[in-house]
Amino acid sequence: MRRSTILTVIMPLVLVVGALLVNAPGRIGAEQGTPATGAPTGVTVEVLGRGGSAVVPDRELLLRRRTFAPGASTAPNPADGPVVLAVESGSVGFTVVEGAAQLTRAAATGTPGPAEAIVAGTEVILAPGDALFYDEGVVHVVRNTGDGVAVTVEARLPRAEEVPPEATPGASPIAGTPAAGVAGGDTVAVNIGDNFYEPELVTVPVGGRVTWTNGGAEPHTATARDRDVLQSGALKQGESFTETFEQPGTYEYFCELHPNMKGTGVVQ
Ligand SMILES: [Cu+2]
Repeated sequence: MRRSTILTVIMPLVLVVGALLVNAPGRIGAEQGTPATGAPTGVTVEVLGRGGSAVVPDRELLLRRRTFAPGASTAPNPADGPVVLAVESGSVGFTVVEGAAQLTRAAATGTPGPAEAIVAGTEVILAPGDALFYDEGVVHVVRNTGDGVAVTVEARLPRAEEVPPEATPGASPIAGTPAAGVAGGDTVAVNIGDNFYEPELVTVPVGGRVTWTNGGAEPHTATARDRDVLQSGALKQGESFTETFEQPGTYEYFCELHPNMKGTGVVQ
């Protein structure tokens, strides 16, 4: 009995200390109401499909599924493009920290009902079939509010790459290029989110550059197995790192802080 008493005292302490660490300075700290169990590590991302469009050549259309373990939550982070998020299963809490979002509740007919505006500061609970639209820059938190796994499917339109100012005007970054992330110039941008790289695969010519920018709330690295090839060191939110690749090859890299984060660079 004594051991279980100790556990009931210690476990909440562990959770509180964890929450304090997770909400260290530098974060957007408007989400104090959410439980402390929100480690982003419980969120897995699966890219279902992607493609570039000549209509919006600086954007990449991305369809992805996110699976939230029980208790999992994202850190507050700004959307890197417009997003439609639909709940596939489970119970999902969505909080706008900064900005606004539109909610459509599931409709039996398959046609969503009228959109309701969601304003910052209130968590809405979403059920399967419910969907949200929120625009680039909207700071938000997504978390699993149920007992089981929660799954969302999201169509997103993030920036495919930062086209460098010296890029040749008129060069089409999309037409005829086989892989996502091929830039009009020789620099390709990779956005680092909390526990993923976007795009996961980039291709540059020999002598090309890749710039990683941490758009997540957590610190991340971009690190090749051979650290002489690529080692960004820990990038805080908003920080960037650029590497030039002179040798052709395929370089797999990962995050030293979250080894499940993996990306690939092809130099050809
Ligand atoms: Cu990381």
